[in-house]
Amino acid sequence: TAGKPIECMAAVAWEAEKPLDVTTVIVAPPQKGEVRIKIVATALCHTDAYTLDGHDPEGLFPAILGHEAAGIVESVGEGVTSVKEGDHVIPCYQAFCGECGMCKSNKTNLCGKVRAWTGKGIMAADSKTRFTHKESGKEIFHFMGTSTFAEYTVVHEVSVAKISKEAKLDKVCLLGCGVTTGLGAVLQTARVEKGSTAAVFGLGTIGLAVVDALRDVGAKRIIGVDTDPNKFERAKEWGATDLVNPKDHDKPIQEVIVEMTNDDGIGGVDYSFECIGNVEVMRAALECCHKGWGQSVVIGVAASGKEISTRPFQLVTGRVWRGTAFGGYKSRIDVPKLVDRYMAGEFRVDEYVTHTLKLKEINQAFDLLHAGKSLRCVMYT
Ligand code: NAD
Ligand code: AHE
Ligand code: ZN
Ligand code: ZN
Repeated sequence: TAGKPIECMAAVAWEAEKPLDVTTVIVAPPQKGEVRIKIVATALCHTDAYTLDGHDPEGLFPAILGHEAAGIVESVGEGVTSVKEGDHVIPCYQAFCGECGMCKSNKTNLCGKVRAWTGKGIMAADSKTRFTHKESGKEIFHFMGTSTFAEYTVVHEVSVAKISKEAKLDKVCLLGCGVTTGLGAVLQTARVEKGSTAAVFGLGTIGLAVVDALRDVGAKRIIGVDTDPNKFERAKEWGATDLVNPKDHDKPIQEVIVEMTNDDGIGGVDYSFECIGNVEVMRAALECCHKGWGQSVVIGVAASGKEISTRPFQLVTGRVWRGTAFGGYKSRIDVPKLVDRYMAGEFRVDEYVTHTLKLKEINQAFDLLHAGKSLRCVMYT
């Protein structure tokens, strides 16, 4: 199949707020610096639903969504040296070229090489897409540089992490986004110290992965917050020491948390993590932090047009507000290491897979996520 177009099945998002269309697309051969991947397993992350719901300012239609997957290299384009046919890989929405100013800096994991093109749903070599709808001949945009809701996809070489062939692709696909992001927020972005106190807002996959890492570093208090009490049992199992439902309180949740942590007469947690994408909750997450040093990490992705606010006095008095993308990990370097660490049993991955489906049943996965019934639904091609 190398060098030739491939006809295969993909789930196309024709427009916002409409179910995906499982249909036949033509996937062009990889061009210079590109890799064509046979997707083996792909999961649904809340960000895919957010984009399909029309909340992403960069959202383009028609597009093939999906960014949490694992697969096998089918063929490579000219000049590609880091992977070859048959390699097991995880497509990464955060690229790592190793050469740009950002890749060379140890202060960020963002890469500047292809981001402008991925934001426009096209490939850098010729500013075109590699997907065409068979029936209508319409061109279909890429999404996040990954487009994993398809049997085959084309991505930039700088977005491909080569991983161990021993790893189960239907599990390590979760390291393509959710689990990696939650772990990295704690271990890489905030660098939480042993004995810290923390609050985690939103106990879906991202929030639970945050809890997992907090427990691992020896946080002494892990306060899980969710409006859905069905999320509490797992969070406890993962290591949350306290569980709070904002609906059970008639005062702002930040006040509740400050009171819960008031051993020193000041109150507030050392670290907080927003894993929802709600700007009101982001404010609460900042304001439940300890005066003088508390840090709040924004992980959730908020809808287009939303803005965060707080009294600047919150920052003047020492609280720090920051965010993280992909948990601060440099994708092509760190993802293979995370896969190895997962296989060594260092953190949970399998436990987030609450449902499995076939890719062609993908609309059911969106329903499960919206109903709060699933953590991760893994779909097989
Ligand atoms: P999810 O839907 O599985 O989990 C969200 C949780 O938040 C649910 O348990 C829900 O009940 C809870 N929740 C909703 N509203 C709430 C509220 N007002 N107060 C308390 N809890 C509330 O989603 P997920 O896949 O875990 O993703 C979480 C967020 O992280 C999304 O915004 C997603 O887009 C974002 N995300 C960001 C990155 C990144 O790199 N920054 C990576 C992955 C996901
Ligand atoms: N495109 C949106 C924002 C979406 C967003 O923030 N995405 C996160 C990853 S979410 C994964 O589930 C991210 O990494 N952002 C950094 C980047 O380079 O995209 C917008 O607001 O335009
Ligand atoms: Zn994601
Ligand atoms: Zn780079």
